[in-house]
Amino acid sequence: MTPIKECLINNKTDINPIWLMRQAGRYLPEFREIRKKNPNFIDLCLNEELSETITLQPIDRFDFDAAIIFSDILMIPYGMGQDVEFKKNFGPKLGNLNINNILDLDENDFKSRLDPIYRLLENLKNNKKLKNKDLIGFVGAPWTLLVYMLNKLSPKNGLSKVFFHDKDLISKTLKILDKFIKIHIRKQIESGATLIQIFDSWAGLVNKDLSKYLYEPTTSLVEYTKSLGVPVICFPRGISDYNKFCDEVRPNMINIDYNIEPKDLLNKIKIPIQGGLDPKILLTNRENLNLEVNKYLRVFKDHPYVFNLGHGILPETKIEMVHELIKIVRDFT
Ligand code: 1CP
Repeated sequence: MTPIKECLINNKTDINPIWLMRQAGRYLPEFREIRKKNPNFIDLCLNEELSETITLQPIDRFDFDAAIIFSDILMIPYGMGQDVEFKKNFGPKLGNLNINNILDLDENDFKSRLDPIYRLLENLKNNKKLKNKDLIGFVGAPWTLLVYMLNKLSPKNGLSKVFFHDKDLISKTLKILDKFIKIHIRKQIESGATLIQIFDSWAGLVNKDLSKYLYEPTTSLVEYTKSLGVPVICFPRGISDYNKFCDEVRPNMINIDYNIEPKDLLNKIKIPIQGGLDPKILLTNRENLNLEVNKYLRVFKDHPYVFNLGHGILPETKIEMVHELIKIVRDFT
């Protein structure tokens, strides 16, 4: 059994597997090299040879306990026929959402648009480098995808005023997202994903009707993934009550963000926990890193805990600091 599954399924507390969100990405010089030659990000995600190389880059360098496929949560809106573009130094930019086209969309068209992702998983699943490691597939949660699809830009600077007005469009979009996200989960599992992570990066923007926007749509995906025999990790970034989220949604593991004081969760959350460390700590120094990493390892000493960050690793992170982080985690007793 893989180290992560030992935590997740056997509730082992004496090991701390480690992988990092966005480990296949911009802090790696070898990724930047490939990226420079491939200015179209969507095309890069649809290039299964290069995506395989990028997925394995952090494994070659750091021997993490899991590989997460190189892809993006916005491949789902792309598969549903919405234009998606990544502008340099700007972020994602989506085209207009035509809900009627999406309601008419044939399942097979969606699957064939995303087929390179499934081939990527097929190619990786028997790779010797991933022996005794998990191969993580992922999706964006319905809420976070809804935000990008309706807002059309990153909600970094807030949501456009009209966002909450069209309740009918919101309900229709959430419903159709449930269908296509499930297809994407099933296809990833059939192609070799051994774990699924649901990224709800903008969960913290919801301050009312949490059941409608977060709990219910995510529970539907969690139950579906479990029914396929694969464990599921949720990352509802920025929510104020992780305990309630776990009670409602019941994932196999919860990834916490860095605004949560880890000791406040002990004795409350009964399921395995992942993550938490502020990625900015990796930009400081070794001494501080040691201090902060040990805080998490000590608090979760007797709790099944997978080491990870409280959000994606930052592009300016130095490689030496990642090596140091791994050493601290692996040497901890
Ligand atoms: O070179 C570049 O400019 C591309 C940067 C990049 C990369 C490396 C983007 C654009 N996406 C990715 C890969 C990616 N995205 C992965 C696979 C690699 C890995 O994790 O190792 C994953 C899991 C994601 C997930 C993702 N994409 C999320 C959820 C996690 C999170 O960080 O909150 C989100 C919100 C996105 C959207 C997205 N894609 C890319 C950017 C710059 C963004 C965020 C835009 C924003 O701020 O709103």
